[in-house]
Amino acid sequence: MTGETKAPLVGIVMGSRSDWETMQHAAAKLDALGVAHEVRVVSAHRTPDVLFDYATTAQSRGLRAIIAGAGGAAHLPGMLAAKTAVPVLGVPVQSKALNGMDSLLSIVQMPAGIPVATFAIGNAGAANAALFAAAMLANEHPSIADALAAFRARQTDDVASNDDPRK
Ligand code: RP5
Repeated sequence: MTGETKAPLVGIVMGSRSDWETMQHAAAKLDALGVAHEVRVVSAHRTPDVLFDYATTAQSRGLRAIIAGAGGAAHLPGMLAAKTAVPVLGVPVQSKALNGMDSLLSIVQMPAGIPVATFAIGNAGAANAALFAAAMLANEHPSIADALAAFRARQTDDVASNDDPRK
């Protein structure tokens, strides 16, 4: 089952199709946990009207978290957060010029008043944003809570059963 088959609880958005290489790691985690989600390209500077529409309809469409990935002058997460009360989880995409430091600082340094929860640069950030969104949803969705607990138990077992790095 993929997350697209039920009404989405999480929106994954990104500034460009080129961000998918990173953001696919968020989608994969949500798929694995059975969290219904949608995926869209929404650019703050190339399609600003689409961004406003996405943000202003997010809550009424049932979205409970938005994972937003962008690179460079990465204003997508902050602009979304400015236009919706749905929590925004920002993923700094690793840029070519500055290795994602530009993305990270653009997303994390929000002035007080409009928060964006900011994750690590790149694939780890995308995966952790999805895990965080699942944790936010877990209180109200027992099946997500169970999937998250099972994922963490498997992860622990994997480390414990492969604890000799020479093998
Ligand atoms: C940002 O510019 C996107 O989030 C992307 O990370 C970056 C480069 O976009 P492309 O030139 O690859 O479309 O808006």
